[in-house]
Amino acid sequence: MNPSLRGGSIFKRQDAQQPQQQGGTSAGPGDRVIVVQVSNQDNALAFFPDSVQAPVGSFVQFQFHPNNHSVVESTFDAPCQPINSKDAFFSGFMPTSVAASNSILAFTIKITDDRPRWFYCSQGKHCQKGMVGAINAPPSGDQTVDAFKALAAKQPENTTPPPTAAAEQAARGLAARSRVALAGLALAVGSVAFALL
Ligand SMILES: [Cu+2]
Repeated sequence: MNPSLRGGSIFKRQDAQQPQQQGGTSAGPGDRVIVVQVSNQDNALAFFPDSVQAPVGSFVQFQFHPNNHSVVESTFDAPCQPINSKDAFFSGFMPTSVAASNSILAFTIKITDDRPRWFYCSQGKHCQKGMVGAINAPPSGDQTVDAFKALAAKQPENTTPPPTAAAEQAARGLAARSRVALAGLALAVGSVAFALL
């Protein structure tokens, strides 16, 4: 029997489809985009969900709700301080007063390896109040997202990186700010993501 005719082959072929821009840094049709909401309609100081698993080659897109939050990469050990790394992601502050009916500010990063990435909001004391999260965190052990959150609550300071950090990172193609439609997200990402605001 031809192996390609066995059950599941159709899905495997779809999974194997390559993005239109191979090796590029823009999300396109067929790319996997994992959405993290930054706060919510109730102004909760949290990310939803606060822990995601994002495979290599996928994108994580942060969508910003009012009033003014940021996403800053940190280490596990220092939850409310920016990580010292050229590959670090930092959205800059994303002020938005009203949740637009059909579009939302977004910050999208490309996942290029499967190491855990830790992040927080650098506004006020949001980090200490639980506005932290993780990408590819271990589900158990010492370094879970819950352990990270508990450590964040004890931090004396919450630090915002210099604005230049976001620009440098965008210039390197690792991340970008955009405005995306809430409905039909996949199409919107393909057409407008990585257009700098
Ligand atoms: Cu915040």
